[in-house]
Amino acid sequence: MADTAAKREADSVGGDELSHKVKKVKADDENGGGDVKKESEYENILSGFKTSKVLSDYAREKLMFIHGKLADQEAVVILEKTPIREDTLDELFSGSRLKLEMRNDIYSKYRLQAPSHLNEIKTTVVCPATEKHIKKYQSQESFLVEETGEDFQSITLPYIQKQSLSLQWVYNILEKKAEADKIVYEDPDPEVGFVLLPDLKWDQKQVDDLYLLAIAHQRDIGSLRDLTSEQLPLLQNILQKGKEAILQRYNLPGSKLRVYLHYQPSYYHLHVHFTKLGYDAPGCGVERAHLLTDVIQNLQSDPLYYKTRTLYFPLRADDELLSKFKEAGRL
Ligand code: G7M
Repeated sequence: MADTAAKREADSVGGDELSHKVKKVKADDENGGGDVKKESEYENILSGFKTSKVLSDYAREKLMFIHGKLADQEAVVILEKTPIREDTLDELFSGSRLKLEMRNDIYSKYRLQAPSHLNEIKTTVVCPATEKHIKKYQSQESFLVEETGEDFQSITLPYIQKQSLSLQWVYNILEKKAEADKIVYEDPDPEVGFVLLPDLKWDQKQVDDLYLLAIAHQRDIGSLRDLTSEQLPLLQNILQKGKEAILQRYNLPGSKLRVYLHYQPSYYHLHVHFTKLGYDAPGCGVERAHLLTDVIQNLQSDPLYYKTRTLYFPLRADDELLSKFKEAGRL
């Protein structure tokens, strides 16, 4: 269930639209304030949200995607219960109310009513949401596509040039217009530099599900397919300095990290995912994730590896790119 398409796509929200987390952040949060936090702490922008449809519901993951209207604009809201944290257990046990539901021999079952700050729901809002966003959060069957270098040129490239999601949120980060207070590390070099910051999906409350993104300053690299040996210095820099920054900030060595690129990505601007090994991050499966170390080695042995290789990736049943592959007789 956790691996269904909509959940995998939970990693891909935003665009040039309002896209922010409405969550209560502890006052001593080391990442400090920022406009999003101030705004969200004092007003409930969701009080007028009108639900149209539950797009996907993952009871086990305690995760729900909802389509609705927010002040007459189309919106998607993603609700996800936050994990129980070891460092809050004492407070959870001492500060909660327990309601007995049943007792039988040595077994008893309760409803524990935790203090509200230990019982939060991570809430992500995409507004205005495009038709593409709404579709992508709807549970859908997936199909594995086989894309040759020629398929990329004739089918995928024309499609993504017309259809891909806006990169405004990426440029906002690079230009420090958004999330500037969250930056963990930056190498400002225009050729090999990048910004490392928490992914939208990570609430930064525990390193168990650590998820950071390294976003390249260079703006003309769309995806894996654009990489040649020319970009090796950039990729090696991201790998080395990204790992160093994570060791310094989170005390997590490179041997505990999964560092990879998505193909297809949702956003066609070069970025690298850093997640904690052992955390089953959405989109980290073999059909979508390409380890950065492998990418580097492949480019070292063949500078045009990603121009010529056949690449495989999943597409959802309602994805227009899938229709393009079908129309071309490639599926
Ligand atoms: O699939 P792809 O490789 O394109 O992954 C894009 C990543 O960007 C996902 O892991 C998203 O969670 C993340 N992401 C998307 N948006 C819109 C934002 C954002 O506004 N801020 C941050 N920090 N991460 C984002």
